[in-house]
Amino acid sequence: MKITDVKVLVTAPGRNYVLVKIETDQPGLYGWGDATLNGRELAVAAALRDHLAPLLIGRDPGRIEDTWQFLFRGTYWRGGPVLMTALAGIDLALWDIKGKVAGLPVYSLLGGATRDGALAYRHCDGRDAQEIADNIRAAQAAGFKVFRAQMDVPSSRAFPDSTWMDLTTYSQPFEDEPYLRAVPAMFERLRRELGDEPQIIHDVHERLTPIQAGRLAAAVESYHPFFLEDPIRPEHKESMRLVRQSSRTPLAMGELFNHRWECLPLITEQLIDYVRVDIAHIGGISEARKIAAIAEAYHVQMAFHGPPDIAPITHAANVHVDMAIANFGVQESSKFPAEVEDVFMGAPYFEDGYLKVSAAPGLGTDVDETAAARYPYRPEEYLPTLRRADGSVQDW
Ligand code: KDG
Ligand code: MG
Repeated sequence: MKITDVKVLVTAPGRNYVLVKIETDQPGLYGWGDATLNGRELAVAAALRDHLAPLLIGRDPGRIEDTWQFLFRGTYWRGGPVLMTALAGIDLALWDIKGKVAGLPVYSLLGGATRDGALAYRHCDGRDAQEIADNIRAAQAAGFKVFRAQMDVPSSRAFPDSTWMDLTTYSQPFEDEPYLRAVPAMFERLRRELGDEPQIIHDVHERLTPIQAGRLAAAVESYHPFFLEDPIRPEHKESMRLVRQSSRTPLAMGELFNHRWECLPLITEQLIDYVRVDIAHIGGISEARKIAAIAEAYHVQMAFHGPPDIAPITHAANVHVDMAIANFGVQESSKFPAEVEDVFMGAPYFEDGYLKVSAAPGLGTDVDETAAARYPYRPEEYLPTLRRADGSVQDW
């Protein structure tokens, strides 16, 4: 069997997505992958179209690991979010094809289901603790058991005004001290309102220094968060030792990592409890299962990134891996813009607290290309930049 074409499709049903379709010489046999990198979509699309797609024509789509090694190790320049997202798009499409050839869902190819569904968490963000509590109650009524709580605090906006923004004119404020006071107060209020049962996550988004992160982890410990996510910036992993020593609050990190070596010190020193890598940004399922295997040896669990800025194809890949691995922790779930359903079919579905995928062959997802063409790329979709009160740039 041979790869005959690699198509790259950029579509914006509600927000921008980069999709990869790998076609084969077998009639009707193709695979879909997701290669979306929020705010840098066209860089990935160009890497795929101009550099990687030509290398794939004529190759055997069944040789996934060899293709991965060829593209990662064989081409000298390696790693980084653009290339690892492009590689993920290819890897997902190849796993999709392999499943279709075998007539099996990808979780079956990965060793078979170890659970009935992936425990899911829902974003219950609000402008203040009261709104978050209301959102958590609504999510509980819908069946969720784990919740993420983010809120606006004085001088620190949690939410942009809209998904679409002009970065040349738009930035959000962030001040660390008001934020550090507000988060423990938010947890205190949520526990008072909701009791001990709801499992609550808070995402710091890498905005704190190590000592500030340690202070926050200690301040929220008595409210037993499910985990504190990405408390520090991603570059200097050793800083996590300081955060770890400060408390027994469970810690999660990794959505900005691009491969297993970035996770390694955090796992082997047991500095985190959950690995948050994004399957769309680490080269796909092939890398995810290796990271999960390393983490399993150190009693660290997987909590794959699942925001709405990666396509439902990656969300499906998340759940296929979650279903198969032994050290699954929790799965972030997202509400997608309504238009997404015009374009994507077969996304994971939610049932009583758990995300599930069907037993359809491959990843079980498909794309309506005619519908996708109705949603052209939106150049104005960018993440906001954060700035301090003195006008200086703050880590996102
Ligand atoms: O593109 C950035 C988002 O994916 C990120 O802000 C979402 O941190 C995030 C999360 O945990 O979902
Ligand atoms: Mg996050």
